[in-house]
Amino acid sequence: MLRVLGRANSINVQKVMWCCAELELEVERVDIGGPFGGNREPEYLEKNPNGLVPTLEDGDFVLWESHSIVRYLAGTYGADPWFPADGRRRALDSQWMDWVLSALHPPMTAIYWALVRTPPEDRDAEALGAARDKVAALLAILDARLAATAYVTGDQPSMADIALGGYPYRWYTLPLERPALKNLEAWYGRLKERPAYRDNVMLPLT
Ligand SMILES: N[C@@H](CCC(=O)N[C@@H](CS)C(=O)NCC(=O)O)C(=O)O
Repeated sequence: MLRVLGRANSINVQKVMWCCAELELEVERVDIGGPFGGNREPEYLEKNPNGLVPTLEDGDFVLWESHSIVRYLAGTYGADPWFPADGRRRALDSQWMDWVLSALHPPMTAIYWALVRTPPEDRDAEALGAARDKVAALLAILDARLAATAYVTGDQPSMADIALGGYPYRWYTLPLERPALKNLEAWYGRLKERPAYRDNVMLPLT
């Protein structure tokens, strides 16, 4: 059976758990990181020297980096279109997955920390505003892409949607001023119809 090491409220753990649910894989999740600790213990660092979550165990195979794990699960246990058979669509999936890590995740995390984990009196309003503007500009890029297809790279969901889908939940749930992005909102609406998304991603923001 697969084991995912990492707390359920981590967006990166959620990607992996949502992927397992969509692929109907049997998986055990272990609370590690955040208030649960354990991620700086030698036993954990041997598996994931970054001391971060998630880490996947598939028998004696160990893998970290959430998007690598999603690619591995979709490629090993999934079928087209979760792991697109077409090489070009698969490359586009990879492009958007990399874009999340390099562009979208850092300012979204800054917003999350400011609004969820920082008391109001300690918030840096200027930094929060800058991160909000950055995320709005990035989501406009995604919105333009979603004008062409129902999901990120096609008309059926794929691994790119799994890497990206947790961000609109945070964007539309946190108290923020948001520009209207109708394709993004429609896509988020489609994700919310998926039980695997609701069960693994739409969790309390803590
Ligand atoms: N790029 C890594 C980032 C992993 C990461 O930053 N994980 C955070 C949670 S989202 C973490 O482990 N924080 C420390 C903790 O939970 O104690 C991935 O996608 O897996």
